[in-house]
Amino acid sequence: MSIPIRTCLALLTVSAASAATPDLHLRFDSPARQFTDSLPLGNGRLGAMIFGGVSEERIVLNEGSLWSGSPEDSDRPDAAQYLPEIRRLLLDGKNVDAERLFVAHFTCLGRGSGGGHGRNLPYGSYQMLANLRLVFPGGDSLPSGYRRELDLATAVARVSYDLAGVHYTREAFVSAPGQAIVIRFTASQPGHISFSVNLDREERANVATSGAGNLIMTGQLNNGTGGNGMKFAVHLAIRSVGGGITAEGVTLRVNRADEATLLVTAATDYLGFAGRRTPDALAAANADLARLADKTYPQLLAAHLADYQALFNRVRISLGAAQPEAEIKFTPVRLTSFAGGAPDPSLAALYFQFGRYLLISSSRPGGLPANLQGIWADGLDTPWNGDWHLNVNVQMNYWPAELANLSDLHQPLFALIDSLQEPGARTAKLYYGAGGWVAHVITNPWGFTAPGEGASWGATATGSAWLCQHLWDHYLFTRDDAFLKTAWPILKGASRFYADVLIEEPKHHWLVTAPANSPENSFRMPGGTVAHLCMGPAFDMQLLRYLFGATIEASKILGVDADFRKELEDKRARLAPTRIGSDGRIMEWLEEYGEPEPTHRHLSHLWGLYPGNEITPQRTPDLAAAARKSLEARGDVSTGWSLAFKINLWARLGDGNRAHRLLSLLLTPVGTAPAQPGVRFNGGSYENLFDAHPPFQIDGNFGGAAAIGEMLLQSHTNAIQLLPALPGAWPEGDVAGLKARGGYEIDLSWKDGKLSRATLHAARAGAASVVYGDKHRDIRVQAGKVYHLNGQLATVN
Ligand code: FUC
Repeated sequence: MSIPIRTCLALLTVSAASAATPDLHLRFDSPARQFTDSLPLGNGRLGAMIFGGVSEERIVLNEGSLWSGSPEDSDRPDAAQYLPEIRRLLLDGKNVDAERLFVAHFTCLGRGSGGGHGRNLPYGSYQMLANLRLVFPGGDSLPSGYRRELDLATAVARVSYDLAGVHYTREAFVSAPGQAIVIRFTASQPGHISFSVNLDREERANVATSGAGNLIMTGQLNNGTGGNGMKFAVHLAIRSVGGGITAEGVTLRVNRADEATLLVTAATDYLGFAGRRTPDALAAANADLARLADKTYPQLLAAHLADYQALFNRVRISLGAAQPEAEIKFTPVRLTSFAGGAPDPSLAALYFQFGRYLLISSSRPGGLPANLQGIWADGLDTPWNGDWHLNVNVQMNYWPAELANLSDLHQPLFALIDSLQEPGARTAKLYYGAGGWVAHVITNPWGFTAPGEGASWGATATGSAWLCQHLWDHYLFTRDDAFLKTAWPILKGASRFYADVLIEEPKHHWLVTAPANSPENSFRMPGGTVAHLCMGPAFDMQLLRYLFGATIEASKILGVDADFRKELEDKRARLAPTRIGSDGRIMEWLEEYGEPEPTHRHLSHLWGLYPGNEITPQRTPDLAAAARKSLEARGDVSTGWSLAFKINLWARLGDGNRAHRLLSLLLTPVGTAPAQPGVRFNGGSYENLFDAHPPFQIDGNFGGAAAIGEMLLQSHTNAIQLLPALPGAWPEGDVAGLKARGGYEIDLSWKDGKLSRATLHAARAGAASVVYGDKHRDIRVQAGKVYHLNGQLATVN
């Protein structure tokens, strides 16, 4: 087969990019057996999962806005009437009675998320788009030299093998500039590309052929009220060189071609806060395809690489000498041996970059934020509806965004936050009689802001406070005053709500939230009954200290709302403080309740250590010591995202070795870590490095990537801390392009566990305070200048 010259040039660009960086491949020697072994590709909106089957291939297609359900009135009109009584019962220590009243009158109207099964309810569910199925001839023969890999340097998945003397290659990527899934089939001899292709979906879809070599799927999901909801369309086109294409019903057949390329476009008619603004899904999918009409495969690939690498190449990382290619093992083998204690620092580097890859692939400006599964779902009943959980999960998805130099990909989350103001203002009024806006624990593309359907988890009303941390943090990292101006009404509205709802508790006269939960955790009342509903959990109080602090600062910077600032300053000073209990741990609740599940997965009361900043070993050593005790008591083993949370917490405590030990638990093949008594979930990773709650939940991937960054660089105090939690397992390394608050870009190299060089790229003029171990250096920096420091923090050239 002759490869067009432009293809050769494009491939050369690909290998040049990979040669400069340490190994960035997920590698397999067999096809995927299940979704969670397959290779995820995406452009923030369209997703594809490559299984790599030889005789039969199923590629799972996704579209990030494809949700069933529809806008719903989920606010109880009379809820506020019950608030005083719920509060009175809590103030009287009658939490169980308060909880009963909450269940009867203060949960959402309707069935909410349906216990995580909301597909046919108005809440809805994110779901897969379609299966793209391929059948190849010669099905029974066994191939040799089978390889399946995902190259993070190029965001291209490749499957290759030899069969009957012919070498076959499939290459796939999802292009953001082209808004299409592109899959190319080549063989070492002409006339050897033959396969059949069709599209299917378990329900609510029709497939038809269109012209020569095109398939169109259209459908409409359930709106949850007995009607039709969101419409969607998929358009698949085959381009082949040589041979022919025939159609049999809705199956297309490529016969004896020299090469073939599939182009898949897709759209929904979602008109919500950030989706594609089109009333006609099919017209949008057709238009996307039409735009590619005169593009060759090399042009499509080159545009994809230029777009992807502009984001991906911002950070380089190496956590040890690069291994020679021949010695790099297949990813599942690496997972097993790393979990077994074998050193593999480049697996951590790969995992960090995989997290960045996943964010680039699942979150692009103009689209919806990465959901519980990013954009990758197989089937229709996606776990927990594949929604946005606001009591840790969606925030964790964005933990690496700033630090890992993908600040612009934070935008979809900001669009979600923006969209919650209007429904959230209604919820604030109808439940609490309060101003401002609020979001509780779960939300969907339909603007759900009411409490959840259960009191044990759905009463948490600080989802919106935690979301707002992302606005403020984005500002701290970028110092973008124009952004702060647009964020101001959102911060103000969120603070307005909490300032309105705080009540005084009788013992210490602190201001507290009520009703509340320490997310999803339970406690034992003095009589022994188990309850969930409480007042002023440490989580809420830490969040509100942070939110009020950010709003106060923002109002000063913008020179606005001095009266409101004063109100927040007064109320902030009266919030219940973070306290240490009689056993030396951080108190999770206002009282020292008994704990039915001491190893609970949520680490809510340690929010102030990470991602907050009120607990630090330097400024609050007693609280930091208490946080360490709390972490010890929670134990190590937990769900995937909980492991990722703990790694960040240990990194903030400066304990790199403990953080690394937990990283090896996160990178343990799911289900193989020894179970621990009393621990309900045993998380880890799937073969494709997807995080296992279990089931697959992408937050742990993002949380884990953020944690690796936090081990190398922290900036949550006023200082830039270099290598604050470097584990012994990474004695040498290099990282370039991490971001620190204040607008800095930082490069670091170290040897024998010691910093050898640090470079600060200052985006703006100011004072940088740099800390390494017990060394400290203040530098006046100028905008656009670069500063090189040695391990003593002295300036070098
Ligand atoms: C939170 C967690 C669960 C799960 C769910 C999606 O509610 O407590 O473990 O991750 O989100």
